[in-house]
Amino acid sequence: MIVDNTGIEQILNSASIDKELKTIAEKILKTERLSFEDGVLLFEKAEVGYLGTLANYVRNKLHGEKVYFNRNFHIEPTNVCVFTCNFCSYSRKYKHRDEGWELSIEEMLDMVRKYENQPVTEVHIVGGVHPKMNLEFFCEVVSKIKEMRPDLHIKGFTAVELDYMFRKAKLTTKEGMQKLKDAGLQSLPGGGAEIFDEAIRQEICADKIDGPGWLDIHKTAHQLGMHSNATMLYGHIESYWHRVDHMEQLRTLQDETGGFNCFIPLKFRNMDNDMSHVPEVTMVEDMRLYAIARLYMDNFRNLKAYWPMLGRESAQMTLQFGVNDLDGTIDDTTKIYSMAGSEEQSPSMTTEELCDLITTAGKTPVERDTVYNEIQVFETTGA
Ligand code: V47
Ligand code: SF4
Repeated sequence: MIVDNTGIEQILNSASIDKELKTIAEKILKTERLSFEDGVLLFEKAEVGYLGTLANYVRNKLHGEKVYFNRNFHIEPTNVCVFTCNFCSYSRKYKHRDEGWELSIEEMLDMVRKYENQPVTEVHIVGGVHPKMNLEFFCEVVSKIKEMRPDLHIKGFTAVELDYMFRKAKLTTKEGMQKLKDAGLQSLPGGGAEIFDEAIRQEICADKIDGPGWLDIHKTAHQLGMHSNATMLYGHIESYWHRVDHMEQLRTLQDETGGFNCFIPLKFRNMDNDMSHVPEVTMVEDMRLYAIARLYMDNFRNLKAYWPMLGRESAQMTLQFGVNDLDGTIDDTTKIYSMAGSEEQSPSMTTEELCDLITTAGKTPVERDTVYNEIQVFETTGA
């Protein structure tokens, strides 16, 4: 595919653009990998217009004008959690479990039944880490969902949940993962990654799995032939260096296994949590971050914006900054972001609304399955 590179040529010919930024633009034009220092430099110096031009170029080279979405629904088994992440507005301690929820297997199956005649292709299972919901319980959940809807792809459990389940069951990661895979689990969502740097983790989520542990769980899943996603919680107390370090560790594992489907930057929201004093970053900073992720993560084909957390308008804007995938479609009543202050208090959009959002940004909506096979290309009605 021939992709218009006039924007990059203008950058290279501009008298007002910094020499180092021009060198990075040249690397992008030649499809050369950016170094760690390039990543930090982009965060420190690059303005939003420059980043949008480069990120759009890379995005268009990979995907043309296509923007993917997936018809999925969430099951959140519980918000009771043994951990104490300071940014979390959603969890409740076990002793206060009467303020939260704990779904039985039957209640979860009822949720699946609700989608019986709907063309959903994926169920995303994610929640708090409940001390009484163990590996055996979740193997039963997964196998019963699979029995009821063999066509549904089951994406479930963050590395945080898995680490706890496997340790309690006294199994190695490989043994525990194999059990869930045998029950019907097909891929892992990307949650729990936050920022890998240990000093930052000590400040924001000291008691859960550390960075190497998170990476090891995903590596094991990849080695067993499963795919997974990767996230980064940004815009709190981390520095630019920490962001690049996080992306570098993911890029290295992706070189090794190729098992990540997509990268999902998650914007820190500050309502009703122990980090409410930390201001949220601006929309310009959001766009800069998405663009830098697109440029730095050269072995991740897909960059996803999760609109229930970013807000619809910002999510739409990310499509000009490297994003090729929007998540959160049908009847998505997930609570993790609405409880943390996202403007999307009821984060649900119909497929038609989502397609409109994509077409009004001048892009083409494409329904995909979990592993990015195309299901249906929707007519573009105009920009
Ligand atoms: O790990 C928690 C984040 C994640 C807040 O893989 C917060 O397809 C912002 O990972 N502000 C869980 N973020 C959700 C998640 C996810 C979502 C959508 C799709 C996929 C996927 C994965 O939510 C947590 C944490 O990083 N989170 N609290 C907050 N206050
Ligand atoms: Fe528990 Fe996840 Fe909330 Fe941390 S972010 S307290 S692990 S539910």
